[in-house]
Amino acid sequence: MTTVFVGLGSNLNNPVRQITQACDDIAALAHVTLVKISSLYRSPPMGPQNQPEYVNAVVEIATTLSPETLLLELNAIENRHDRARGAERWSARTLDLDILLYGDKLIKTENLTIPHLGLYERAFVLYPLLEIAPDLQIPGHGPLRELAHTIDAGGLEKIGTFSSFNNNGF
Ligand code: ROI
Repeated sequence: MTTVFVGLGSNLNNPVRQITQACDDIAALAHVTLVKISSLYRSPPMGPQNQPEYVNAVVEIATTLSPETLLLELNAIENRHDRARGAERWSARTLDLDILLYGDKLIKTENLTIPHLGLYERAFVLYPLLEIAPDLQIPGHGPLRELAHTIDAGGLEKIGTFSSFNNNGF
């Protein structure tokens, strides 16, 4: 079993529902156990500003799937959420699922960069992760907590816990 953190983001078609449903979808994957879910956060769009605000969260899972297989499973969930691909870079999306960390592995292939680069620059990734894993060490980098000092929380706002939005009780 490997501990993996996955970032979730949505700014279309009822983002809160997209995120809570995606948590259920991840929990339902074979060979995956959902361990923790951060609060849901509202965050201003990074990149083009002519798009709605995002809802973001981070989950911790334990899995025996390889990084590549997990990525395929997460892409399949994105597709089931009507994720349009090939659209303009950094445009609005119904659901984005990113593998942030995969155990203590450093991976750089065509499809995967782990640790995810967003960890070093994106408040909507860093702070939800910090909420569920405050003592985390980022492989090849150092304590997550120290990164938090370098990244402004700018506009990120906790809007509620997963269970406050979801009545089927994780
Ligand atoms: N901005 C925010 N706030 N949250 C996201 O998940 C997000 N995802 C993206 C881009 C367009 C970079 N901006 C985002 O892919």
